[in-house]
Amino acid sequence: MTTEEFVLELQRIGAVKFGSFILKSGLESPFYFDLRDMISYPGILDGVAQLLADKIKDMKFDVLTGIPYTALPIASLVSAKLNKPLIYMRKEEKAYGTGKNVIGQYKKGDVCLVIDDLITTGASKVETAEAYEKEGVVVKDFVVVIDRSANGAEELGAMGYNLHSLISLDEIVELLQSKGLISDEKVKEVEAFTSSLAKPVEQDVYTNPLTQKLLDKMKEKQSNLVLSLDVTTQKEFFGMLDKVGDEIVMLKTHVDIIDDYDETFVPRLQQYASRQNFLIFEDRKFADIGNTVRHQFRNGVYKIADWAEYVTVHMVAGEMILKGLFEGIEGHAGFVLARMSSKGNLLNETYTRKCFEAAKKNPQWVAGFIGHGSSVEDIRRFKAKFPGNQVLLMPGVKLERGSDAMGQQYISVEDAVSGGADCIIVGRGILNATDPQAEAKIYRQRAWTAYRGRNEK
Ligand code: 5BU
Repeated sequence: MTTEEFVLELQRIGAVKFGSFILKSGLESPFYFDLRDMISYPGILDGVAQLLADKIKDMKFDVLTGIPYTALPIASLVSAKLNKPLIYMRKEEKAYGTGKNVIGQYKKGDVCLVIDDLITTGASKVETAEAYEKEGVVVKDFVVVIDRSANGAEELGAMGYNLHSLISLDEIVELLQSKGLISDEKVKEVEAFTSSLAKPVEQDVYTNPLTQKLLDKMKEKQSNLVLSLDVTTQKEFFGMLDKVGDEIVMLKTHVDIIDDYDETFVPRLQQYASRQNFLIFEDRKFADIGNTVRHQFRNGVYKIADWAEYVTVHMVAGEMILKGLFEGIEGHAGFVLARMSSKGNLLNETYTRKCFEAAKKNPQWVAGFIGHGSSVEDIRRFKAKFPGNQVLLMPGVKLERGSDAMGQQYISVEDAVSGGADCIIVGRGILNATDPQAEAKIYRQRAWTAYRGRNEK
């Protein structure tokens, strides 16, 4: 089967339709592609598998996969034709137990070629690649049957992946038009539709005032170091601030671990903050229903809202937590916990994406995200998905990569910042040093150098 014959077959079986269709996004599209039913036409399925096999036979890879469901049966035929092993990923990520996410035999470091039916934007492809990379499988190339994207190749290219396609939307339209199978008018509609999609999306210029405040303070103080002051007495707390307060842009507290907390604590903290010129971030990780977190934030012993402009927000309870926390009070914003640094944490990619969606809908209440990553590349891809101008704060950072005995995982200052962390959050790396002041200076200098280096590029 030639590519042309394949396209004509697709039209014949209704897998490629021209008309008027409402897409999931709500947009009205003049065409619609759905290759799912191809499995009911073994001749067509085999034909496309052969076309794909011809396309990829000289590429270098160890295993191949198809993204479930549509592309998996196609990939399995390609696998047989090229005698290359097939693997696939469960559609629902297993976030528990020891169950395998990837089915099939592979070795760590194997290069996997990924087949999919369509590409509209690169986003879901990148997610797939990341999921494989988490399992030790390397992804470099995607091969799709139809490229209906505006700039999918560029989008994937920017993330370090190559896109190959059997056929593009333009080629389909051209072929069907030349055969008199679609009207010239329809062709114009398709062109208008695709060029409207290709228009650069209006950049979201909104920057949360609390994000801006932090960025301004970083610039003013020439520091992107956040100290996590996890000590349990006021003496240690303020003693440490005497040593390192001048080096930091923001202080992160866990107020509920101070044994001798009393009414003198907050005024004293505020004096330090104004004298040493740092912002205050209480790392109380709110996670309850809106009504409860509202009280936890504003009432009780600590009355956090009175003195902390920034707090951490878990998105488990849904986006209304933001309303519960921040509605009706000015000058506060949250850092949404999109990824954690602890080993075995249950935040998976779907969860992270939901955090971004919630922030996109409530930009006035989200200053940034807390996140972590296994490598520079991993962090870069994570940050690329931020829905706006939010900052990335990264805990689990030390001068060198490592871990502690209770599941904390550390990456290095340079990896964190060059990957995309705007601020690093450091606790014991500084607190346990023999000379915390000298150590804080080293962290500050290394993080700030990496930050400036990144922004100059
Ligand atoms: P460390 O001493 O540098 O390991 O302290 C890290 C701090 O950051 C500590 O206060 C944690 O509560 C906090 N943290 C973290 O380590 N990892 C995370 O994913 C989140 C917060 Br969220």
